[in-house]
Amino acid sequence: MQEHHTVALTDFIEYPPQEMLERSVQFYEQIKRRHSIRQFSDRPVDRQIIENCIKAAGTAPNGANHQPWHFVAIQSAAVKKQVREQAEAHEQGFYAGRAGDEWLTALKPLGTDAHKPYLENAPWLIAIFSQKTMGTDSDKQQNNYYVHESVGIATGFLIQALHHAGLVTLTHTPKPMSFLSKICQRPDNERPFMLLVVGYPATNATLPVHALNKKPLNEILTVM
Ligand code: IYR
Repeated sequence: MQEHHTVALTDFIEYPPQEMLERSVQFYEQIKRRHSIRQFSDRPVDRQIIENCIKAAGTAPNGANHQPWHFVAIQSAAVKKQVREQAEAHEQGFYAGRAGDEWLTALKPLGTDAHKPYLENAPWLIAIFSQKTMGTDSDKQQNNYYVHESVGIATGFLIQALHHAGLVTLTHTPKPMSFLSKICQRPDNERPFMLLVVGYPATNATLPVHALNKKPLNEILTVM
C-alpha cells in the first residue's frame, strides 16, 4: 500500500471578488456557444490540438486517481469508414423500430436519422473507453471506482477543451457500441463509453431550434 505524502498547493490563483464574478459570466458566455453539430467540414485539424485537449481531459477528478479512461483519436480515413459503416448499420435498426415509439418521438425535434456522413468526413473521431480494472495483466486486475462518473467528467473536460480551442463536437453513442472495441483493438478490461466527432462546422451548418431551449436557472437550481 502507498503512503499518504503531501506537497504544498502552489498553483491556486485567487481572484478579487469582482473579477471572480466577471470570470463566471465570461465562462458562461463562452460555454453557451457550445453546440452539438451534425454537419462537419472535412478541413483538417492539427494532431497537436487534439493531443492537448486529451491532456486536459486526463486532469479530470476520478475514483482513487486510477484515471480509468483511454482515448483513441482516429484520423485514418479507412478506420473512420469502418466506424461509419458499423455505426450506421446499428442505427438503421434503432430508427427502424428498436428504439421504440417514445424514444423516436423524443428525437423528432433533433432531426436525427441513421445517416452519419460526419463519421467519415470530420477530421477526427475520438473513441472514449472506460476501464473496469487497472489492466488485464494479473498484477493490474485491481478494481477501478466510480468509473462512469470519472469517464463522464473527463469527457466533459474534453468537450470543453475542444470548444475552447475553437472546434465543434458531436457526442455520439451508437447502440450497441461494442464494435468500437474491435475496430480500436481495445483490451477486455475496457468498454466503449462514447464517440466524439471533432472538427470544424460545415459552412452551412444548422442547429435544431429544439436544442437551443435551455431550462432556466430556477428550474435547474435549488438553493438551500
Ligand atoms: N444514437 C442515435 C440516436 C440518438 C439518441 C439520442 I438520446 C440523441 O440525443 C440523439 C440521437 C443517433 O445518433 O442518431
